[in-house]
Parts: sequence; C-alpha cells; structure tokens
Amino acid sequence: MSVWPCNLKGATCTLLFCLCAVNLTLAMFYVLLFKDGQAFATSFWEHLEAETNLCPKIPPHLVGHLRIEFNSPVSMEFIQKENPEVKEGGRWWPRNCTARQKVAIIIPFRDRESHLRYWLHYLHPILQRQQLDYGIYVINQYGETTFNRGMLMNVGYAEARKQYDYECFVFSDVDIVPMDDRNFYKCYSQPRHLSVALDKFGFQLPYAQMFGGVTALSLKQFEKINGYSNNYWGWGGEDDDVYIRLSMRGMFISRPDSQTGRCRMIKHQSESLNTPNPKRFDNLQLTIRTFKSDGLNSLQYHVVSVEKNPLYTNVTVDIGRT
Ligand SMILES: *[C@@H]1O[C@H](CO)[C@@H](O)[C@H](O)[C@H]1NC(C)=O
Ligand SMILES: *[C@@H]1O[C@H](CO)[C@@H](O)[C@H](O)[C@H]1NC(C)=O
Ligand SMILES: [Mn+2]
Repeated sequence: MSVWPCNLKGATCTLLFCLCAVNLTLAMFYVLLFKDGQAFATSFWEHLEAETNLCPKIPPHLVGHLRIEFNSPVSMEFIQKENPEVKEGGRWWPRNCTARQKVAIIIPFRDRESHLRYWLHYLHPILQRQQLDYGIYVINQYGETTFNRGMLMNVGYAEARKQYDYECFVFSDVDIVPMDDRNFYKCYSQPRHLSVALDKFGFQLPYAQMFGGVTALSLKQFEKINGYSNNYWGWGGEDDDVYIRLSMRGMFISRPDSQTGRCRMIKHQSESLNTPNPKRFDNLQLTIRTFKSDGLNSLQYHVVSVEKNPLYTNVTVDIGRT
C-alpha cells in the first residue's frame, strides 16, 4: 500500500506529485486574482477565523450593579466621546471576538430627545460590555397622529432587517434603563422580558403576564406571533396583546431574577397624543381571532427618512391614521 497517488516508487512519483501541487496552486491563484478573488479570499478567511473565535459565554468586562440617575443631562457630543468605537447609525461589534448574537435594538419614539440621550449614555457602554453585535434603531413617528407603539415596533423590525442580518430584536421604551449589566439584551429560547423590576412599581412585577417595557424576541419567535398588533392607537394594551400571541403559539416568558432585572424609568408627564386607549380592552378580547391577520403581514407604512446619526439610526415613519 502506497500513500502516493501513483504506484511508481521514488523520484518519478515525487515529481508527478509536485507538478500536480503546482498546478493546483496556480489554479487557485487564477480564481483568486480574477472574479473579485481577493475580496472573496479575505472574507473567507475572516469568516473561518471568526468561527473559531466566538466571544466567551460570560462576557469578561461586566461590572454588575450600576448606579443610574437622571439628574445631570448629557450631550450627544459627550456620549460620542465616551463611545469612540460606535460606528455610524449606532452600530458596534466586538473587535476581538465574534459576537454570539446580532441584535437590533428598536426604540419607538416621538419627541423625547432628553430621554434618548440618557438612554444612549447608559446603554451603549452596557451593550459593548455584553459583547453584542448591535445596532440602535429609533423609530420616530411622523406627524401629529396618535402614538402607536406596536406598529412602530413592527416597522423597526422590518427596517432593521433591511440594514443587517439581525437574528434578535430587543424592543425598548426610551425611558427605561437597566441597573445591572448582567441583564442581557439578547434573545433566549423563549421570548424574554427584561424590565421585570421597575423602580416605578417598587421593583416588583405588577402581574405575571406583563410583557411591556423592554422585551427580546428572536427573529423566529417574532415571525411566529406575526409581530405586534397594528391596531392599538394610544397608550396601553399592545403589550398584553403580545402576551396572548405568544401563549397562543405555545411559548412562555423568560425573565432574569428580580435583582438582576432591576430598571429605572425616567419620570414624565402623560402625553396628549398618547392618552390611554379606551378600545384596548375590546381589542384584547379579539386578539385570539385576529392575530394571524393583524401584525407583520398587514403592516403598511411610509418611510419619511432614514438618518444614520453617530449614535443611532433615526427612522422617521408615517404610519397613517389621524
Ligand atoms: C482586545 O485585544 C487587545 C490585544 O490583544 C487588548 O489589548 C484589548 O484590551 C482587547 N480588548 C477587549 C475589549 O478585550
Ligand atoms: C429624526 O429625523 C426627523 C426627520 O429629519 C427629525 O425631525 C427628528 O428630529 C429626528 N429625531 C431624532 C431623535 O433624531
Ligand atoms: Mn414611560
């Protein structure tokens, strides 16, 4: 038995083998030099290297409990200086290892710049310590129409997917900041509720089905429930509606413990264009029957602008209605 690709012994065979190898190498070069070969080769090797260099399961730079306060306003310039690695559109990814998840953070928004600055100031460093490959999407509702949080979440999901192949979507109110960086802004095998112990509610979960504030759903989980309802105009209901959707699909809520899950909320007045929606209880009665046709598959909107700012992407969207 010979290990050589021919049964001749000695010099002839070695020569044949060498010729063969040279030929193969030349062929490789040919492929690599032409047809964007170089770019292909680079991305191929980077990919291979990345695969073998996943970030550790427990991020090494976490600090645990954090002091959060909303008494000293911060400027965008200051936040930029604090976060030199954040790229245009509010994108960041670990440079030393490959993140375990690609996460889009979706923030339904209107007219809360001061809250947004606090949020960016606290969250950018936390998300970096969590070693996520992330992007921040502020979904700004255009015009003077009644606020529709659920629909803005759906728009955020759809628009973020156009930017990058995100696999996890964290939906967050602009006025909630976690008090512990071990509360991971990532997805789990079940939909995740992150803001489980708000200062506003005395650090207690008000009711077991609560799924508002900050939540994380994987692409698959979000598709399975057809996203949020588009029919909740004004404050309240859309979060309980999502709870019904995920239970209908056999899923349950996953949560951090009540210590890790502590969060602070910025105090504010209720807004004239986001008053409690009187129809929310009626809507919730119908969810079981309507969720398959009300959500991602019935979403209609018009993008007014997409601005990639240094710390976040601003998607301004016209969602219709009065
Ligand atoms: C990344 O690696 C470099 C060089 O090994 C090291 O100096 C740096 O501290 C690392 N950064 C992080 C965030 O781990
Ligand atoms: C987002 O863009 C719109 C349209 O340019 C602008 O009016 C709004 O102030 C921006 N909001 C934020 C938070 O950047
Ligand atoms: Mn609020």
